[in-house]
Formats: sequence, structure tokens, C-alpha cells
Amino acid sequence: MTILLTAFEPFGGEAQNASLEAMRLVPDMVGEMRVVKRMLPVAFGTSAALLRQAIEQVRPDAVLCLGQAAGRAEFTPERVAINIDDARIPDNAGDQPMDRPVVASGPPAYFSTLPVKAMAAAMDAVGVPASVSNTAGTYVCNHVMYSLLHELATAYPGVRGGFMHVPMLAEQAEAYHPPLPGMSAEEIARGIRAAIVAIAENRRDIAASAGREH
Ligand code: PCA
Repeated sequence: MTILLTAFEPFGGEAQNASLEAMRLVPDMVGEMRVVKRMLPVAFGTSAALLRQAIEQVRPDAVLCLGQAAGRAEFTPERVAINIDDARIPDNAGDQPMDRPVVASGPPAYFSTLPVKAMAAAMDAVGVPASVSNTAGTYVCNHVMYSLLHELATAYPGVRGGFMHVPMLAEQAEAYHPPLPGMSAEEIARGIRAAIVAIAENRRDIAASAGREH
């Protein structure tokens, strides 16, 4: 089995992106999964097209896109992507869409087709905190997740895909006042490895509660 793993370049004035630094530490084989890595730009205009090209070249069995979530203390496999681009800050190309659909004729939302609950449980089991998230935001990460799931649903039936946000690196997080939660790149890579194993081992998600009141 092959998994396409993507991470983002730095954005928002940061010199690093935790997803990219951690992805670099993930080995090319994780259990039975061959891991093919690609970096995506933090740009509404080009990120989805580059992801589509990568899927066409690699022909993976599953796709896991990674992004950094400043302020989150846990790994958060995302349950859902919504059909909206609404940017608080410009992307790296200077684009700042407001209430623009990701795909004009697309459905309002797509659910992840990765086993998000099994991924969270597997990460917890190796000692990295994780929980299922019900919002990927409305910035480039949600844009990429929605674009991915639309592409898989329309052109690659049977290929599973989804998105996971990871915490910031400790050195990035320390620069904030008050400091944000952070982890080492090694620890983030450990979580990503556990998530990949869970994807390989769980064709269907586990039955577990991951609900929230808000
Ligand atoms: N995080 C941003 C975009 C790139 C990244 O790593 C997001 O959550 O949308």
C-alpha cells in the first residue's frame, strides 16, 4: 500500500511549518505503507492543483494531508471539510478570499474517508495527545481537504483521504506571549507514524465516541 503524505510550507510570517519539519522525519516505509511525500504551497490558487498532480503521479491507496494548527495542543484528525474559503490573513500569494466556494458546484461538505477515531486512539496509545476535530477552519488547510475529498469522490473511487492538523513546534510556540502549545518535530513525527499505521490497519473506523458539545 502507498500513502501520499503532504505538508505545507511556512506561512503567516513564520520561518517554519511544524507539519513540514515533522514530515521530513517520517521514514519512507511505515509498517506496510510506502510513504511518498510532497510539500504544498499555502496558496488557495495552486495548492489543490499541485495535490491533484501528485495524486495522478503517485496513484496512492490513501492520502493524508498535514497542516499546522497554532494554539492546538493535540493532534487533530479532521472529520469534515466545508465548501468555503474565508481567509483571516492573506495566503502566501497574497490572495484573501471571503466566502468563496472551494468548488463552485460542489456539495456543502465532505467527511474524511480516513479512520479519524482509530487515528486519534493510535496516537494516544503511543503517548501523543490526539482528538477528532470537527472543524478544519476556512483557510488553506480546509481548502486542500475539501479539494482532496472532491477529487477522490469524483475521480478515484476507493482511494481514502483526509487531513490532520498538528501542533506547532516548541521553538515556534515559545515566541508567543503567552506561549502556545508546542512539541518537538520528533514527537510530531511519532504521532504521524502512528496515524499512518492506523490508516493501514483500519479500513473502517472504530466504534468509539469522539463527540463534543461545542
Ligand atoms: N496551516 C494553515 C494553512 C497551512 C498550515 O499549515 C491552516 O490551518 O489552514
